[in-house]
Amino acid sequence: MNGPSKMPKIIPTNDAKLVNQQPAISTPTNGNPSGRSEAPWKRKQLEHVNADGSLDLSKLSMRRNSSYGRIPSETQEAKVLVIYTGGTIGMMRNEKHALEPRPNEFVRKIRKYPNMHDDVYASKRFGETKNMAPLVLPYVEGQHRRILYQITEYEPLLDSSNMGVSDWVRIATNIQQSYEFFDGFVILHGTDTMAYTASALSFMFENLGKTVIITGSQIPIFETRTDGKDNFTSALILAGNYIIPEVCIFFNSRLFRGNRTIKISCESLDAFNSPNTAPLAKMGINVEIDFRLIFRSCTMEKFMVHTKLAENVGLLRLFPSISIGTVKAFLQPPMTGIVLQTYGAGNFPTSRADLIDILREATARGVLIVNCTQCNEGSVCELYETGRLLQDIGIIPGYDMTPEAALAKLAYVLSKEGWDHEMRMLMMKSNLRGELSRERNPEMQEYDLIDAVARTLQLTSTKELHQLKSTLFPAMVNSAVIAGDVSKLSNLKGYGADLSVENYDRRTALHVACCEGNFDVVQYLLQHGVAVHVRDRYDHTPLMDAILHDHHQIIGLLVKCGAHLTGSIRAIGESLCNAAAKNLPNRLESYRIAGADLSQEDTCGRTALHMAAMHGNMAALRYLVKKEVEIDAVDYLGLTPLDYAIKLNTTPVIDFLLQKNARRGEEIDGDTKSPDSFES
Ligand code: ASN
Repeated sequence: MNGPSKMPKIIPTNDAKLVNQQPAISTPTNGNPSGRSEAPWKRKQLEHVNADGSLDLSKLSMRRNSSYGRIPSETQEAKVLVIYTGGTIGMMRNEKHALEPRPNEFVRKIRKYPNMHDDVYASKRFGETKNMAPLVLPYVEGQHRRILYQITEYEPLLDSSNMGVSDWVRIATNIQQSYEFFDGFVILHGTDTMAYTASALSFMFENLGKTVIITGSQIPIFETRTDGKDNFTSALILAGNYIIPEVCIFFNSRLFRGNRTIKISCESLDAFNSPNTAPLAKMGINVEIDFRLIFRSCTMEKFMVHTKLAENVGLLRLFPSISIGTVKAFLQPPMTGIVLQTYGAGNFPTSRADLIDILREATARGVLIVNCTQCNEGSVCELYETGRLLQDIGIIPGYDMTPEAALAKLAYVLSKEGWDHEMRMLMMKSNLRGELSRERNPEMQEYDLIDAVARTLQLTSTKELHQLKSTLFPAMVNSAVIAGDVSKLSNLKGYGADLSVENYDRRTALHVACCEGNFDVVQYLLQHGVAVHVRDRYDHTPLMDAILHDHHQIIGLLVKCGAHLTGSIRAIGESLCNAAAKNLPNRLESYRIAGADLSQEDTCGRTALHMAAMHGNMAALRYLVKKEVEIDAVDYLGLTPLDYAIKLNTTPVIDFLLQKNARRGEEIDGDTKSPDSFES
């Protein structure tokens, strides 16, 4: 894998080429996550702030995805990062009435649009800093979260015809750097090459767990008649409220899987379609999401970005009487991968022995050639001898992949260093990101169980059966989770149950499993694509449920799969203080495994160690000292944990902390005994 493996040291605002007209959502004022000024007597240096005042993400640990702004919000909010790359959506007319992108205008203008930005909410939320704060989407009836969005404008703004691999890498890298700070991502992009970008990003993003939506428009957003406003607003609503862990394209009321999409019109507002897969969602009066269609990564890995793509790949479209010279020239080295666009269901002129010989030579040299149809709809299959022949000479069937997806997939597969030729052939035939369908949809297999109930209730129509399934399956899945019965879960899946479904409290089977604490069940659900980032009605992620039930092994597993703590860092500080006040070292350990900084302060600047000292809780105190928290942390009253212990006269705590301080003094003088020795 070629993606950067380390946490980046900078956030997008520090990208020299980015033009930001707003502070990063995750960048609180003065580097102080609470957004207020630092207590003057506070001795501690903010270790996550660089000398130049920028944030060092590698040191933030739990100080991620923090809330920001003057006051914590009472409303549930979602944070969406918008990357504005260019395209018609943001263009304006010049004196000659021609459309052109205008740098640094987009955010300024959007801020003045009452249906794109709620100034009243922004004033309450951010006070006098509101003009520098993120934009706020006005309240949307029926949606549970308020969308706060930050627009990052690229420089230069591009017509999408001018975009290429380096632009995809830039977008992918920016999303990777911001991944834990935002709930979802929207990319504003020109329509001309949108399907190529969507296809490429879908492969570059490995183990994607959050929603990424690319959108644009046929008419600029600032014109009176525009499709841009609806496309942009809908993309924000979907990205902030729903976990659809795919790279999607939103256009003209429909959300498509990006790598299934083609541009079908340069005039109509209905510019995109995905002929071989139904839309993932439709925005009518209501938002209708087809959760069963969503492609879910079933790996147990964290989100990664693969930034290296093979460049010597191309599209070769057959036409009657194509010359041997053209094909020969096209297949010459350094070409390593070709999408061959054939007729109908993958047919090639069998009468052209000259061409067949050249193709055979190329596959023998190791060039990957994928057979895709020139038709927009349908799949390459072995129906005709003219198609079967290509497989015989080592050409890979591309099934129903779009040419854009096949090309992007070739660029991805050919750049995977750990894969040999056989593996690459296999991967090209496999469904990696929902880009192709090979088998019959398993959904329509036997429904014995449902059938039996349906017969008893005399339900016959497809709609009735659908309703029955959506009522029965979630209850059955939950009872299997509570019973810790993985084989029952697997049977239910076989019967067509959707393991990712959310209940009325927006809780999933994974939330329940994380409370119950059965490791195998949690692992099974994760392996079958249930999202780690879903937040329920009470803003709890599955990770938070596992923490509150102290299932350490499960917390570790969730973190391995990319789960992270969310919400305000002061709230985490408060939870740690609570755990210490209740003398719960186990809970403190849960937070630590989840990525919390055990020295995190609460709203009064107190740490868990202050609370443990204040309450005389030796178990929590020992645990915290063993984990090397800041022993001399000073709260907003200027007091250390030892000061509290002295004021409250908690003798064992005083003895322990004094002994610890004395030992530290000895260590400084050359004694290097481990802190564990305090345990005895
Ligand atoms: N030429 C424009 C682009 O692709 C078309 C559009 O955005 N509608 O950037």
